[in-house]
Amino acid sequence: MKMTFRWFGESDPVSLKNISQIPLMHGIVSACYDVPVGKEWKDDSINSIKSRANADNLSFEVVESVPVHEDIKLGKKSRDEYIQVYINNIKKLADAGVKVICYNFMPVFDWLRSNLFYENKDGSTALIYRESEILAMDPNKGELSLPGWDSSYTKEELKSLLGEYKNIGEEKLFDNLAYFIRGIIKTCEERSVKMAIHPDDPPWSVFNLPRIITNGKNLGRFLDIYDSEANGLTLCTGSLGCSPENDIAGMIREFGRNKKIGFIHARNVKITGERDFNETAHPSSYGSLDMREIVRAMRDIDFDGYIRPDHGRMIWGETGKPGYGLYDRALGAVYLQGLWEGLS
Ligand code: DNO
Repeated sequence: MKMTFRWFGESDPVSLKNISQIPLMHGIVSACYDVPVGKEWKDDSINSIKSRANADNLSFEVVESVPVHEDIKLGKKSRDEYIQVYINNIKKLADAGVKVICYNFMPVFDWLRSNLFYENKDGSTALIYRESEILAMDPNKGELSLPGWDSSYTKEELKSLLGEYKNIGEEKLFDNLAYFIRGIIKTCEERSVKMAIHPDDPPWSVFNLPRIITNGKNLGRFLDIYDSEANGLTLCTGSLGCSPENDIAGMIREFGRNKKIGFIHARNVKITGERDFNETAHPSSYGSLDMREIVRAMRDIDFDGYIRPDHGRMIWGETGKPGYGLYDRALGAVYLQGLWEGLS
């Protein structure tokens, strides 16, 4: 297991030095966040992330994310051009020593939360999801508060994009995903890069958009598109874990045994109602997930891929990007290492 930490680049208030001081930290997870979706990344920018990380004794072997252009998800004619750009980016990243690329195939939006600053009794703040509050937002009017989502669309663009998805159901989206995978996978095999799809978060349809990477059955179906270690998963415990029917440890055993898990996002969530959940501190007793059982499953499959603590709460007065402060994620990283060592 190689412990990593997400770093958002120069603008990230969390410094590489801070990250390197977390015990047992192997490397960072980063990306060229300033390049618009569908454009080529610059070698210089990639190499500068790498050399900055290396200077602080951290590796840069995992990218999160290389985003997938909407035309690919929509299956438009122009998708072939965007797939070519994607291939070029894979090659550049492989040349810089990147081993795993995390991406997702969620239409329009990435992860969704209703409140980024929910105040816990102890004064810490966390991200939470209340389905009724999300559904009360109207994306056509721009009434959204969505971290991690590319909000560079104008209201009109968003409206028209949502319109284009009216004809795309789950099956069509799945076909478009298969087309994308078949387009890029040979390059990944040749360059020893593992693609690691991130599950949909939350793992159900929101705003009537199809979502397909949601449960064990669908993960299996996805992997069957092309059977290769290059075509794998980012097993995100929190994204999948807010659906009570998802058995996370079971998924790790099932898919990890065949080396189909390149990357793990580890965090806990507390299911507070039907389709409602709070993000919590990492330890098992704070949420609905049995983190020890999850790490035990990783042990059972001799997980040798990358893992990162996922979202943390904001604690000790820290401010910054919700979910991505230093302190609580650092506690999470060390907690996970403790479980790992304890289960050895
Ligand atoms: C949220 C993240 C996601 C993830 C993408 C991967 O914190 O886990 O935004 O980076 O879905 O493409």
